[in-house]
Amino acid sequence: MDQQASCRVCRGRLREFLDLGRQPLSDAFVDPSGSGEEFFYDLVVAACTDCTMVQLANEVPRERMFHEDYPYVSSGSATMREHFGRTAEQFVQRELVGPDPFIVELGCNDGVLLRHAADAGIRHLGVEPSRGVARVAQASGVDVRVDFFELRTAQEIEQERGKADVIFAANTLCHIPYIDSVLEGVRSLLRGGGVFVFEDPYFVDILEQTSYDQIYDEHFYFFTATSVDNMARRFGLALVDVERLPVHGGEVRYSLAHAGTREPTPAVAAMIAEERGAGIADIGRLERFAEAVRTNSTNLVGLLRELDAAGKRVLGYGATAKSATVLNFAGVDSGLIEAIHDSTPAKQGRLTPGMHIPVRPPEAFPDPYPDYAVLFAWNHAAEIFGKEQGFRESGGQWILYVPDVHVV
Ligand code: DWN
Ligand code: SAH
Ligand code: ZN
Repeated sequence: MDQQASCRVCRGRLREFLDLGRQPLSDAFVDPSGSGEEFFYDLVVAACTDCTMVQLANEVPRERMFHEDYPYVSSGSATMREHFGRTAEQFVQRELVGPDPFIVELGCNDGVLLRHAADAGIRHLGVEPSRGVARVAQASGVDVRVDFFELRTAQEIEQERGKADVIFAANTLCHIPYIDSVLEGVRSLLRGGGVFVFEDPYFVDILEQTSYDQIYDEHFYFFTATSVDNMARRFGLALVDVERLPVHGGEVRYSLAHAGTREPTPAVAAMIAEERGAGIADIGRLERFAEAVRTNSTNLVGLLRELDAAGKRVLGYGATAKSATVLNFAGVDSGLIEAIHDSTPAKQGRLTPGMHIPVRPPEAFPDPYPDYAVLFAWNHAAEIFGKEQGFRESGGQWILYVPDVHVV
């Protein structure tokens, strides 16, 4: 674990504003029969006083997080399958229109987006270091390089296949501390006139909804239009468009191009102005957020203890990476939440990182239904409420903690 002395983007001064304590790796589900030692790190969030970039104060080595057994599969949600299907279609219609176009995706995971390019016969390459999910993509016909994207990778791809018309990254750029190397690689690999599009959780949404569960080892950066605009300029790129997305609890899709090649849309300046109003660089606002996080955590554990004292049965739903922060910060273990139900095969039969709550398949959720269920996959609420109508019909109630702890 490396502690950052200064901003990872501009070397400016970092101001820490939230300490979420000692945390395990959010996607390291524990084998109950194994004796493997868990890895812990200090989860502390800081903002750069120069370029405003919000980032973690400590960096976890990338091989500890992204490897053969990385359990998250992007195609596990119908909402996300549809989202990436639409995204692929937009690229085909608007950007991949020249002769023999080429799209590169960073963090293609199981191929949820690139399989559409493969099906349409479009030249593509996924760069994905987690071999298990990469194999799933390859099995569906997607061309994947099992590797970390950085300057070296970008140069090799360019030599082997030429420049890209579109470079895309969903929920991946914010995972990469060595973002300077990535942006240098992008600038070199991207064709003049091409576009680099990435989408990640929006820091303003995190502030305004107190969705502090977005903060964990894999999420190193928390972007805003302001910080991305500053960052792009340092690498000869420009922020030319922004679009808010409803997925994953509130994201922004940023479009970058070589400086001077595309006219920025009015949405860029509008979002930067709005962010000033939201106080993204105001230490008072950041400290109020930190206070709201502590209150949220205290309220959740308070409610769970009350239910426990009243003899109620409580389960969890969605063994998300996000839930690791909430459970470990509040100290919620299997005494308060008996099990968490999740559809991901690689998580089932294992224990959640740090707090060791058993993960069970959704089929076991009604067996019998609990009195309460904490929805850790709150970003997939519509999809999960749709599937689990029987729980409400049985008299069960959902507990949510975004934007505050409440029962529905
Ligand atoms: O950024 C990241 C995002 C894209 O995915 C990664 N760092 C890790 C991961 O984060 P997460 O685990 O918080 O993502 P989700 O998409 O909120 O995870 C949902 C979880 O809930 C998955 O484990 C699957 C599960 N699930 C379920 O059991 N039934 C999901 C749905 C939609 C369902 O119906
Ligand atoms: N794009 C998918 C997956 C997001 S999970 C989605 O939106 O659902 C983050 C992914 O980034 C993981 O699959 C992880 O293996 C990958 N990743 C991490 N570091 C990377 C890097 N340097 N280059 C490419 N992919 C990376
Ligand atoms: Zn900075």
